[in-house]
Amino acid sequence: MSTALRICPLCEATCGLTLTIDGGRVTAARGDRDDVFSQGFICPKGAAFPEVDADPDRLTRPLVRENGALREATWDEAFALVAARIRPLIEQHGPNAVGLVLGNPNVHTVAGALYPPLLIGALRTRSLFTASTLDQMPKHVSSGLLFGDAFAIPVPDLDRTDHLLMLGANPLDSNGSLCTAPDFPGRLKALRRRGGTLTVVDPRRTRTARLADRHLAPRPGTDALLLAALVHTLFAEDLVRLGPLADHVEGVEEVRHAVRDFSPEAVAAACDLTADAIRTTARELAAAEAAAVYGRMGSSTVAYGTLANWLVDVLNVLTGNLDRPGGALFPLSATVPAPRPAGPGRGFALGRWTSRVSGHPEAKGELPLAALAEEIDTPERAPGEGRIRALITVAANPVLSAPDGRRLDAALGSLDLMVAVDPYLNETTRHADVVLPPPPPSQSAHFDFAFNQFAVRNQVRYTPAAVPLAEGRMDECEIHARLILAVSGMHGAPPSAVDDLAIDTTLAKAVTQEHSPVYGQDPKAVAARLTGATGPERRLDLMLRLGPYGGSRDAADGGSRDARDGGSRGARDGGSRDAADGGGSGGLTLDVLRAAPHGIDLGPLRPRLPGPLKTRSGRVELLPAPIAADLPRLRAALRDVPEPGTLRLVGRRHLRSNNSWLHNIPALTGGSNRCTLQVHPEDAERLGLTAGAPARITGEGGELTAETEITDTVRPGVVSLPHGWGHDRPGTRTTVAAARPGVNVNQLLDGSRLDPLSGTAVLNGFPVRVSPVL
Ligand SMILES: Nc1nc2c(c(=O)[nH]1)N[C@H]1C(S)=C(S)[C@@H](COP(=O)(O)OP(=O)(O)OC[C@H]3O[C@@H](n4cnc5c(=O)[nH]c(N)nc54)[C@H](O)[C@@H]3O)O[C@H]1N2
Ligand SMILES: Nc1nc2c(c(=O)[nH]1)N[C@H]1C(S)=C(S)[C@@H](COP(=O)(O)OP(=O)(O)OC[C@H]3O[C@@H](n4cnc5c(=O)[nH]c(N)nc54)[C@H](O)[C@@H]3O)O[C@H]1N2
Ligand code: SF4
Ligand SMILES: [Mo]
Repeated sequence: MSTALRICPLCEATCGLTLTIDGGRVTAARGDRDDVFSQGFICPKGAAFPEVDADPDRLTRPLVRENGALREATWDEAFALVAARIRPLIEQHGPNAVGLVLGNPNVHTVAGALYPPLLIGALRTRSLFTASTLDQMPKHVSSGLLFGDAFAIPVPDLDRTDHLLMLGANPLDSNGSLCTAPDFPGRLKALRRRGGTLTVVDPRRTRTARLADRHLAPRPGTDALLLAALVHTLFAEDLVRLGPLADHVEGVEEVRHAVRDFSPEAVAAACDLTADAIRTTARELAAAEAAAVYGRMGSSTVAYGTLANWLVDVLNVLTGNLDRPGGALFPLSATVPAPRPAGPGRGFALGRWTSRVSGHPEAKGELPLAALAEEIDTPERAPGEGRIRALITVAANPVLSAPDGRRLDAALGSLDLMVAVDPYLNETTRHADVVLPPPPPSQSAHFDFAFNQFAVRNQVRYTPAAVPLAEGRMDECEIHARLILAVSGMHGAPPSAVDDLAIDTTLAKAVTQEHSPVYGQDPKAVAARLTGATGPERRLDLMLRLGPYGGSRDAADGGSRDARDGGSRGARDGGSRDAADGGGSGGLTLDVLRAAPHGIDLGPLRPRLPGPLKTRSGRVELLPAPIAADLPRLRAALRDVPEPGTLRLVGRRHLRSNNSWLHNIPALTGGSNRCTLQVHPEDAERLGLTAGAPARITGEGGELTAETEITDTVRPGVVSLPHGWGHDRPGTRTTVAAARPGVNVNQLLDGSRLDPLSGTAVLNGFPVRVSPVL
């Protein structure tokens, strides 16, 4: 028996786990007490790591379709088939005829971080869809517009704030999102213990709301109105205090003007909140020593999602809390390129192209996932128009996670070719012609390329594979590399060629950039210094070396202020002696990191402005033109007071779930983790619904039947049904999930409700009708 460390891939909290390994299998998981970030925290999902890892329904071999049925195949056969079938399609119909769908677990794997950009480059397709347009795209767009960088996302400084105003997030069940914080619940409790206050805005009285000092339960979909009224109040009561931010912000007076119609009285009816409660919230926010406003899913996947996300940061700016300790700060991850010197940038463009069928504008290079089905099933009006004929899905289950799964299900069945990189045969992958299954997580190395960018503390951790790759398995990085070769017409070339090319391309650019730690060096010599046993390890090493903590002390000093302030100091006295000792010159490398198996703490978040700004003005552009152009829509929403009896549906997450793919783990199912329709007692009575009896739910995209659960944790006028259920389609291999399938909430949607600026589906606050099944 032995132990091994493994960062948990099951949510954004990224807790360090200590796994017990017995006979090559993981038999137990506990929190790693020495982890520099999570310090021993674990939740029920992390504790179920052994079961998740050893699920007998995981695919062990590639599958290929032959005469209509899937059969096991060798890796060579599988990739040869991809290569043979995809190249002619691209040649005949153009690159946009191949669609790519990237699902959520891509942000939880090394492969998902390192290879999809190369795959997109190899395919040269604009038919790119990701889970972001079911999730946080409004935040990317608002950050892109405000700060010039879609990834410049301020994170609430949970451990130092005095006041947290949190909208549409339930971290006691989700463990947090776009705010990576192991033990989020403990950090919220600590906030209250040190005398701080927590205000939660959520139409449900969630476990998080129960912890709060104040809970506002507005009508779903009205956060942007509420936030606009908070901004209005700051101006009306002369509470705007930019402090040192004033030097970096333009457009404050324009915002004052833009929100003039959104007084607390004006929004009260639509939000169903009192004007008093709104004013008090604004005053408390302004009065706090240091405060942060933070919004997530419930204020993002709504009709005014981008406006709400924009207003969140407008509030952070106007109260002087952006970029200050205890407020909302920009993390500095170890694998982002060392920051360039501050100054005007290229800005952020939206709508550089539009989708074929409905003309949806791209955002961050992506088209709305809600529009995938129509991009497949709508005939071309002219040859070569780019109807999607082949689809690659990587870690995605859009048949359940996106609107109108029935239409998408049928569309997937009509494709000329579908390839899935996925461990399960589920509602989506059952349509694939080739399934390429990655190994279970214990057999993969882990590094959080994505979540370190949103972490409440700068830190860096790496866990190599906990157990060796089993016979017949292929590392997911190699699967991606071979897939890239297959679609590029280079099937058969060694997968290391993909990593080498990535390294060469990155270095060729970096050596020409004055702020890079390798400026002026010979790229070949730098490449020769890289360590790492595999291609992805070498790439990680390169990213660390090119990152803000990678340069020697001298190099960092010669670069931007950011690198000096947030960078070398972090690696130098950021808590771990290993970093300073092992690094020679003090720079962070893979060797330095591997010498610190529990991670390296790089210190609390630090003010970084104007460093992160890449707007054309080089300042925070507080009222960007696309936002201003969307405000009339919000003004119209002031009059949007629904008829009595109208119901709106919101989602919910359960601590022991994860979107659509953990319903197959017995240890995580059952109990309260069920697909029930939550209804307020007043609504249940009015509608004649009985607890435990089936209710019929009708939406624009279809009708479902779910068991009624009567609870006053939802406000009147709101019903709640969780997502990720509906495991009753034939041809899947998730036996546990199929036994208690639940229903797919997204079938209530027809895919037409989107936040227009971001293309994000409205998954919360859409209208439904509910009646008893008689
Ligand atoms: N109504 C409603 N719908 C929602 C939401 C909601 O709140 N309400 N939430 C939305 C959000 S936030 C998200 S992020 C999306 C998620 O949407 P998706 O990403 O489409 O869905 P998941 O259920 O996360 O699917 C993950 C897929 O990845 C596979 N997988 C698991 N581990 C690995 C791995 O290591 N490698 C690979 N290659 N594959 C793996 C699983 O088998 C599964 O097929 O759903 C969205 N849909
Ligand atoms: N246990 C568990 N953890 C998860 C996941 C999971 O499925 N299960 N999924 C992961 C993923 S992919 C993500 S993106 C994160 C999401 O994590 P969070 O952002 O915390 O999202 P949710 O838990 O969906 O909470 C959203 C809340 O918004 C509320 N809400 C709905 N409509 C509105 C509205 O109009 N206004 C306001 N203010 N609130 C509203 C809902 O009632 C709900 O409580 O969780 C991650 N962690
Ligand atoms: S909180 Fe998230 S990262 Fe931590 S153990 Fe639970 S699922 Fe894993
Ligand atoms: Mo998500």
